[in-house]
Amino acid sequence: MSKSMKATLTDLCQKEISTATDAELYTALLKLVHEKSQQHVKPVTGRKLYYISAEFLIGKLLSNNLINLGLYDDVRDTLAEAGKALADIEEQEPEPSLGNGGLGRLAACFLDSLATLSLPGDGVGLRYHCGLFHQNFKNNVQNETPDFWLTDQCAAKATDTVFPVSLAGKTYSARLYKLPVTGYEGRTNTLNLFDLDTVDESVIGDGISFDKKDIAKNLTLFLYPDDSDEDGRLLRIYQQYFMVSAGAQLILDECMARGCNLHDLADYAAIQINDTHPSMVIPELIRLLGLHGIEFEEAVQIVTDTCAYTNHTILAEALEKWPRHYLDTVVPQLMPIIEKLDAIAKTRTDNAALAIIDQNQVVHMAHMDIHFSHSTNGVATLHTQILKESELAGFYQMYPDKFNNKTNGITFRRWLLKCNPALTSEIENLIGDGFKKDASELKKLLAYTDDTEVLSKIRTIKKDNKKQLATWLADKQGIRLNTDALFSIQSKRLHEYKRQQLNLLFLIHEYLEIKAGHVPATPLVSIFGAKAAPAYIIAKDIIHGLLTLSQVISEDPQVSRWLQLAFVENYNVSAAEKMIPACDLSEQISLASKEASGTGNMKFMLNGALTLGTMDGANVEIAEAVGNDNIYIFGQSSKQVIHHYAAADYCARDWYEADPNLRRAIDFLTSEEMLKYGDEEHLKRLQHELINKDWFQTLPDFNAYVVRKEQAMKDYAVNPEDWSRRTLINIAEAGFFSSDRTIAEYDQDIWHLGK
Ligand code: KOT
Repeated sequence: MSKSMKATLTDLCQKEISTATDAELYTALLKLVHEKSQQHVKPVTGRKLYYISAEFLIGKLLSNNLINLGLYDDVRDTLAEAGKALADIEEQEPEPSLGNGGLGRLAACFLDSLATLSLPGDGVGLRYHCGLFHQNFKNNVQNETPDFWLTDQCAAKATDTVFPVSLAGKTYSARLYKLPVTGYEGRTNTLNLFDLDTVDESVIGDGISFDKKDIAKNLTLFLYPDDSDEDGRLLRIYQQYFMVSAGAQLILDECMARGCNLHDLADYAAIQINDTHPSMVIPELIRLLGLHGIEFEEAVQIVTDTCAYTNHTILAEALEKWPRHYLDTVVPQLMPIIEKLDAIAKTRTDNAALAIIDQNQVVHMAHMDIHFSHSTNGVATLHTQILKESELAGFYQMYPDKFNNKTNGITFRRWLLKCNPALTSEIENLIGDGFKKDASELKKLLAYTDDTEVLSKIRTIKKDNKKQLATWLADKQGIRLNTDALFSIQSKRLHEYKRQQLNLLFLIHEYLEIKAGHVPATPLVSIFGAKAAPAYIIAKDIIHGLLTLSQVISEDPQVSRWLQLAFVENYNVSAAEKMIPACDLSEQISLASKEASGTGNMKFMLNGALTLGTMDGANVEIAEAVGNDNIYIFGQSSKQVIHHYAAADYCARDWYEADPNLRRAIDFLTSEEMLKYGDEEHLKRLQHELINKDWFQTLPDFNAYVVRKEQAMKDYAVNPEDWSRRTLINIAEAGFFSSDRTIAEYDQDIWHLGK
């Protein structure tokens, strides 16, 4: 242990470490991180990436920064010597939840990998005053409260840089805040976040409501406010344009400062458009280049060469299209440009389905991206294939060379080194530490699949992680978990296509089987973490169903010996870091074709869970990597699903009526037992939805799901050593899913960044 760390921290606190408070130590560590990270700032030569995204779900940063700067062990040990715990100091840090889920977390992983690979790549986004709402449960119902996360100590520091942005004819000032992003033994890049000085948190009323019309006060108050009414949708356009206009001005300024004459912008900048939320950057850049004297046609070419677009979903309701009068109101300066782009697109094709402005005067943001950027990518092999063959087939025929796949990845620094230190050090003992920079080295673990000592160690680590999760949940929510049970976890946003309701039906089935005297092969602890969008009624009904069932079970000792259902309140990045290392069975049960990739699936795999999943998104690639013996696959294929959608021949009621087990589970939703703790309106609506609509075809996959899950439970109970062996194979094959690999591919195929 270095003396100098002790001296450094003492200096920074201006007192003995042992007498400093956790708050003082937190401040000291922030300073330390800031100073060290500045030493890794490097000048940019050649092309620099700007990753524009409405979301960066960065999570807490302190420990990750310490890991990436190589200070973690020293700091932890120095603190411990003075009787302080780094974990307690971490509690001082507010959690930045500046994203909804996968798309935002991916952006955060990408920033980590860019910096780790020493590539020049900055993020551009918004400094929301409140991140994703805080979730709490009352009467088995989700409630939302604002998540004020900004403090004076926030690492995103205000700068003097301000850009004018015109919204609905009025000019606002976008102030730049800079958050350093340091890679693992890499460089320091920047996350640039824009905000308006006049935003006023006191306008927030009951819960998370506020006056959506007062733009000066509310523009950046919330991450994606509720878009269920017109004002909400308009506010989203205000936010998006504010972000891209300020971002585009920043990009041009930085490039000019490096000597770019704007005709050669594409040699200085690569812009990645993270789904369609930042799509207005295309017409905005054309507009700004025009102000700099560049002719329209040339500006279009420059922007096309600079920009690339990533698609993250095929769900129709998530594909942004705006009635043109919205854009006429908020960004009148862009409409003439969008019209011209639309006219160019119409000269290239007479397929009306590919228009930017359709016959109903609706503006299709993704269409603008595809016509006027040089690359369109999906986020997993299957997703890209579906884009090419169905969703965007017309575009693919028109621009085959623009389409490419970039299978998502996750940063191993956060999702292994940080969240699972015990497993990390065991891996290091076995294969050295090369895997931290080159994840493909994890394959060296395959040499140990028959080493019973190693397998037993892996089992002990998992058991310890389960105990830690149990302790945390006991403190937080007063739940006692049986750590001898198999831990199955489904944690992700609550959405019908992700099918938490399928898991719910399984748990009801299991409950009823136990009541009937058929106990399972192993006790099961089923854990959920999920937030439902505040206006998404059925999603909230599913949460209600799960929470109610959880109470039914916990009040029944006969059942709860065998089955427990725990719902983690306010699931976020920090909760994920505790849950994922403790998981035995990873639930990835979306309706095939609907989950573009998934990234939770990769995190669980890396931490030694086996996947129970459909052939959807990146599950397909996980199955390919580990082989069928080391994963539990079930359910309809994406081809079958796409076929049923096209034929519109799916009838939920037929399935309900044909299968007594399924009917029994669905009927139970409104049973006396459930109504004892649950709300009739919620439960009836959920039941009705399942029998009469079931948009995401839960019912046809029910039996296959029950069979596969019961098989997994049996395997876990009967042969723990073989389970650990398969666990190790999953870890060993997880290297492909490092975001370092993903970023290297983006760089090689799309960005061609300088150093
Ligand atoms: C949300 C609104 C509009 C368009 C896209 C989205 C979106 C997609 N939000 N999150 N996603 C997820 O992105 C992840 C990262 O690529 C994927 O792994 C996941 O499957 C998407 O659902």
